[in-house]
Amino acid sequence: MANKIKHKMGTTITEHLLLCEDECPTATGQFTRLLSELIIGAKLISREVNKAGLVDILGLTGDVNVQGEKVRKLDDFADQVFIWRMQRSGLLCALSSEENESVIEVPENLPRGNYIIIFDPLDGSSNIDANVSIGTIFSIHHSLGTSECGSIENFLRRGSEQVAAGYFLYGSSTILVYTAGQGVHGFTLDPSVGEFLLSHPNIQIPPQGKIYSVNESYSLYWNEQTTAAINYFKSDRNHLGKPYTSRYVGSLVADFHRNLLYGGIYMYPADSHDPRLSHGKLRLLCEAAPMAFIAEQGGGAATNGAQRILDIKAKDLHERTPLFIGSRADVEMATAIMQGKNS
Ligand code: AHM
Ligand code: MG
Repeated sequence: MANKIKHKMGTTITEHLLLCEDECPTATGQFTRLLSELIIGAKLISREVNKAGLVDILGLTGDVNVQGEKVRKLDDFADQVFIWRMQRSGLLCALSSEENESVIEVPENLPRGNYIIIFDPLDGSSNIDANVSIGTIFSIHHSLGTSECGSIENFLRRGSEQVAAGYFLYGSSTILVYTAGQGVHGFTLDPSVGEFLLSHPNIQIPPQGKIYSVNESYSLYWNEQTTAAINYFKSDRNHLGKPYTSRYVGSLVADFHRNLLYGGIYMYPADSHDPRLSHGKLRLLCEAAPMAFIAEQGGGAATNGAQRILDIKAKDLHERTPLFIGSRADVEMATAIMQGKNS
């Protein structure tokens, strides 16, 4: 399907979605509307992010979220914007946010739809106050049924069941990258017209990269296999015959986006020291699974060091997972080393 659609640079996101609908007989227009709602939310967040420093939106709210992390004002703003828009869209059955402990229901008096969405409203938010790139990640599924709307089972799904996934990157420009299973497409917000324009059609991650991204300061707490996998990229035994370049922003969206375009591997392994990180830090449903869907659609791969991320069935709304994601050959090599099959 990806090859049938003609992607013209500069096409607006709305034109692109309508074109995709024409090519896909089962498309009902509901997905186009859902993405349009997400885009309005992202534009509002982008506007606030760009004002940060000028208005009182930096810093902490004084609250602590379900993950035990301090909530920043922009985190809170982004969460509220998406919840408000999504609940009123008439397209969702229920939703879930990284910032909220339980499933968020659509109030009885509002219309419901057939989708569920899981999102991280502002990923990498510890970077906000220093003007470093941050992002919003979303994962969309069909609801299991209307009676299942608010049930936890509706959300404890395999990544392979996703209908669509994507992210907004609030960086030097604001970018939307999404997949609905027909390739990966990137759009850049043109602030002069207020539209996302197609800038990166059919993104394909290079099969093998030159960049590795990991928070190396935790190396003391990695197990032997993790150390061996990461040492491979730092050695001259790899395809380059010299060490990969290290790049780590500390914002998953920014690190992933760079590697998607340039090739490479992002790793957030398990930590044997901190019990909270014994399964890694990143959340399976709102971070790893959507990024894995994008990576695979772009020709890349994603594993937890043993298993394909998209095959993992979540057991908990806020379940964490180790993540190895990026260029296919790099992820396969890291996974093989983690499994003791290569070193
Ligand atoms: P967040 O969703 O609370 O912002 O946490 C996730 C972020 C990722 O964006 C990033 O890759 C990672 O945490 C960085 O963690 P660390 O500072 O441990 O390297
Ligand atoms: Mg996050």
